[in-house]
Amino acid sequence: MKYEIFFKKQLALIERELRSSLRARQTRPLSIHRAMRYAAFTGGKRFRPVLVLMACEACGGKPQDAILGALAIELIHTYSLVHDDLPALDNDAMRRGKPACHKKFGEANAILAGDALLTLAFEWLSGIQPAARAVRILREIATAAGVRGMIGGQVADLESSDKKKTLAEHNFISRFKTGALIRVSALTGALAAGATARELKNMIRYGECLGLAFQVTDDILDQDGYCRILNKTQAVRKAARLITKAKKAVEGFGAKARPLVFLADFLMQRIAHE
Ligand code: GRG
Repeated sequence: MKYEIFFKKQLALIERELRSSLRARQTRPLSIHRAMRYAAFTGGKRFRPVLVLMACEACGGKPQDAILGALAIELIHTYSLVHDDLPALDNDAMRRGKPACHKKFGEANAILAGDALLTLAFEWLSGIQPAARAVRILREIATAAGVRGMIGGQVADLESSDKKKTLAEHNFISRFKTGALIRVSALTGALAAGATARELKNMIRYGECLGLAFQVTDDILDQDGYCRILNKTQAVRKAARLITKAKKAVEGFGAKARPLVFLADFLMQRIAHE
């Protein structure tokens, strides 16, 4: 079954909540809200917020328990792509087949829209109840998005962009740059459901394996990153191994983890015809 069909209900909820939350921001100055909405609604897969909701469900929670965390992580992901496309970083004119945010709204507005998306994410997270849960989730997400997570990985990637990286270096960069936000998506869902220590441990393991698998499969699709040092068969094997480990980590959740198994298999399906 296709991803969009399997997660139809969750994707509809994410779209509806994100649209209504960002619509409420139609205050002045209109230009920055327009740039933020443009970046947020240009056809992303919503992989991370779907993962938050599914991790929450696997731990016995309801979508409403995890929706703020899911939306906040999608805002952070969106900001990272807006900034990543800027001339000072990847200098990409297009994102998801459409003009990148800075091409449509100018560089200054794209920088500010990214900043606004990032800070808005934390404003939303502060609304999680009970407050102690909000503080824990805020801390985990701030760490994953920051210098000990996505930003740290991005810097390590930039600093080694001119040299041929070893497999260990690729793993380090991917764990931080891409993996940290995926790992914390699984963790946020579990925390939002009030998971036990054992459930949290298994969900973290799932998120770590899924996060690395995400980067390996992305590189297979783009013929980049891992594919510069691994041949196609080696890269596919690495992805398959990680996906098997991810699925094993959530075995104990039983039928409630079926969507998490589907998410892991979805990554493998993406490269099936490569
Ligand atoms: C703070 C100046 C400044 C820049 C931040 C941190 C950063 C720039 C960039 C790193 C983010 C990045 C590009 C990570 C790569 C992760 C990746 C494979 C993203 C694509 O994710 P998908 O496929 O995207 O989920 P969609 O389009 O589906 O949302």
